[in-house]
Amino acid sequence: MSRAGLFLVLEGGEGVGKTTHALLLADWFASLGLTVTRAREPGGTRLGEAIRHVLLHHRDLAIPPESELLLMLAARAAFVREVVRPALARGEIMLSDRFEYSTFVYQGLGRGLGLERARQLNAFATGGLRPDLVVVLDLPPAGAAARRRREGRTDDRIEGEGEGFLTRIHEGYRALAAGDPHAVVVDGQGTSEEVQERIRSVLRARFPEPFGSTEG
Ligand code: T5A
Repeated sequence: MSRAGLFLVLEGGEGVGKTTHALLLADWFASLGLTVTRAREPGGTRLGEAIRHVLLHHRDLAIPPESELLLMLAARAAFVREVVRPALARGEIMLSDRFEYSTFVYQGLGRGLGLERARQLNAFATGGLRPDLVVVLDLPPAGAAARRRREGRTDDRIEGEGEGFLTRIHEGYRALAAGDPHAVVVDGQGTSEEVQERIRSVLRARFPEPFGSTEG
């Protein structure tokens, strides 16, 4: 690897397959002899998991949009300091299920707090650390909801926001990624194998070292 560590993030709306593909990618990296640290946001630290519980599972709690944004960032500050920077300093692949794009899209655009404000506050929380690549899995909200329903999953506090909100999220991701050279949109439709191969092709093309000459 040309730099110490590689910071990769999987993003996208509810149920688009981020967790599924994080697991498949982690297996692939391990099979290539690469060390990977995998985590999800909000979470990844004790503080982050506690904040996650408050944010997603206390449906009885009134959480104003501003509080929601600041709680996401409080979790992120600990995540960057305790997990991301150390993994990168060890030269590992840091693979995160969600990161700053989630805040830009859900709080900045979805909750209407503004993209610029979300970016500025996020930069304070991260100390300016950005991913090397954000892979946005693109799947219309109806398709993702159908997948989740098939598994009998119930909505958490944010997932229960309704169709209009989820559509804003979907469109927000596409718009944000379109103007960002460090982001790529990958079609999330098709089988897990098909989608995983699309992601691996992107990684091989973007990072010839360490993925370029690999197959499978
Ligand atoms: N949030 C988070 C913010 O608002 N701001 C922030 O700053 C941050 C960091 C986190 C919530 O917090 C919000 C966003 C979220 O609302 P979460 O549970 O971590 O919540 O995120 P979710 O997106 O809700 O996670 P899910 O587990 O629901 O979705 P995934 O990980 O995208 O999808 P996955 O892999 O679990 O797949 C969903 C189902 O589809 C199947 C899987 O087996 C699974 O059943 N599946 C497929 N089925 C058919 N074909 C395929 N290709 C499939 N791929 C997966």
